[in-house]
Amino acid sequence: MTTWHNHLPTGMNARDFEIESSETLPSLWAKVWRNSPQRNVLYDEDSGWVTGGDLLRRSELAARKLAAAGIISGDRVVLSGSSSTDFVICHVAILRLGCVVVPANGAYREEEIKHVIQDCRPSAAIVDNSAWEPWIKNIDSTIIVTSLQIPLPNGPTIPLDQVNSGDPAYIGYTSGTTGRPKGALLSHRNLVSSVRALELAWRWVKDDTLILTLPLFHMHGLGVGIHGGLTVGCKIILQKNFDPEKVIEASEQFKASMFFGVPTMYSRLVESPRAPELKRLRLCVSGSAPLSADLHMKFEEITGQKVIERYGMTETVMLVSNPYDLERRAGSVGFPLPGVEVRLSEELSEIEVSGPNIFEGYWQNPDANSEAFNDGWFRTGDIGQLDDDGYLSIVGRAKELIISGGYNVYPREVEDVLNQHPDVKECAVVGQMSVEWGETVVAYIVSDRQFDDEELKLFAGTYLTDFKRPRITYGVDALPRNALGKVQKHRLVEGKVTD
Ligand code: MCA
Ligand code: AMP
Repeated sequence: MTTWHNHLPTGMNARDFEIESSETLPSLWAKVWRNSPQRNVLYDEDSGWVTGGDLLRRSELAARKLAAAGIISGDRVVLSGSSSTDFVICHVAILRLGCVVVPANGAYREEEIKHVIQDCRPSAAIVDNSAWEPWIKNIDSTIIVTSLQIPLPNGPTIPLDQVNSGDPAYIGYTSGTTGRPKGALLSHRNLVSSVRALELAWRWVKDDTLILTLPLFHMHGLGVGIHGGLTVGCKIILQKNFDPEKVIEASEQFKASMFFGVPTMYSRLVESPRAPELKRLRLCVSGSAPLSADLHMKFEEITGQKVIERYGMTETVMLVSNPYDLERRAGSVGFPLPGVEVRLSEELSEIEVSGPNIFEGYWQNPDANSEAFNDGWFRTGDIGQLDDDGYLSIVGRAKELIISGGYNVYPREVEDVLNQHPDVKECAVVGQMSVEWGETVVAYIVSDRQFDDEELKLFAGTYLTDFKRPRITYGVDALPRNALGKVQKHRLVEGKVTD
């Protein structure tokens, strides 16, 4: 499906724009900052503005500290913290040193972070959660610092920005169909090509100001918001937590032009009496979960903004987007982005994709890699439908996945935890429709006694990050199974076993 020319500005020829580049993220950024060292780039409430010159200098100092501690090019470095300019400086430093950044959710419980560490074997972990220190400490020889200021001794000058575009840059943990997340490894080439496509498709320029309240430990906040913003050289306003009023205030205070969010954020924004003020933005983008056509239209009625819905994955960065100039169709994710090719598999209509943005493979996981590709095309696990105009809609999932508020929850991971409860005989975890969250995690339990919602939520919370905990527990006599004994989750609806 080659409809990506629909993203081009009128009069522009596809040959006029390079999606593929031999550049790396830090080399592109360093160029931008050297050209305009005085220009404000990043803002957070605690630290104020950071300029291009500050970013160059402070990322170099941080990289030198890491190098002096023995970290070398190619090493993995885990990075976790709330959104701040310090977080971004650490991220830039890791990449400038040629290391691979492994972002991690700061709310991970012991088993979750231990799994990441044991799987990717990082040389260092820079985290702002000191509770993690004892959990990480005894694994290999990982150096752990519990402050984004990197409290390590200064180091001598070292060469920076030496990596090549094919070198690894990022490992994002995702897709735990087997119960445990896998590390998706992306190169600079993958990350740069996606950012280039977005720059073109969304007319993203240095005069833009982006309000970014998404967490920076996922592809949406980091790979789209931060990488895109730093590459085009626009201003980025970071906010630690999503608060509709603060977003609206920032749109006024900073004369902002762009906002990126997940559907839950849009559903909260429309509830604000000040939502009409968002009309001053140039562009609102939604992704990570389906944006209902209702919400799309309600947001437009209130704010005048026609949201661009787009579709992406950790493994692929961004794949498909509604067009900037043509119709932004509610309920559809649009056309393949420049450089991306999309096809639907014959049997299932599973969306399969190829392009320079597609990841290099799962970290040290040959079995997962052979399953993930079909003849060189990456299998997304999402079911698609194309309309006559070439717009793609996501109509289902071939993979077991719940998306709650833009966070992915793998039922198997939650079931493995619930099965550890002595009174749970059997369980099935599914997503239940929710206006606010898209889907809510709920558990169906077979037990000799009754559970209230709080009990299993609390139990699961000992092992799992907050958003993975089941919000509702339903007791059932038995789980519905097919002749082969496989649980038929589609028959578990609103607390009942249906026919
Ligand atoms: C918070 N809670 C959640 C979620 N977030 N529960 C279920 N699902 C969630 N997503 C819990 C809290 O722990 C708390 O639990 C309760 O819900 C209420 O919290 P609240 O303060 O209302 O939530 P919040 O802190 O305001 O967070 C809502 C949020 C957040 C801002 C929508 O979930 C968020 O930032 N989501 C974005 C995730 C994201 O960036 N995904 C991108 C993945 P309790 O009441 O028990 O204390 S990358 C990706 O998907 C690909 C690449 C792509 O296409 O983008
Ligand atoms: P992740 O593994 O966190 O990268 O999540 C990727 C998954 O999020 C995709 O495979 C889709 O199932 C889902 N996703 C992302 N964007 C959208 C969207 N706009 N509409 C529906 N699902 C989406």
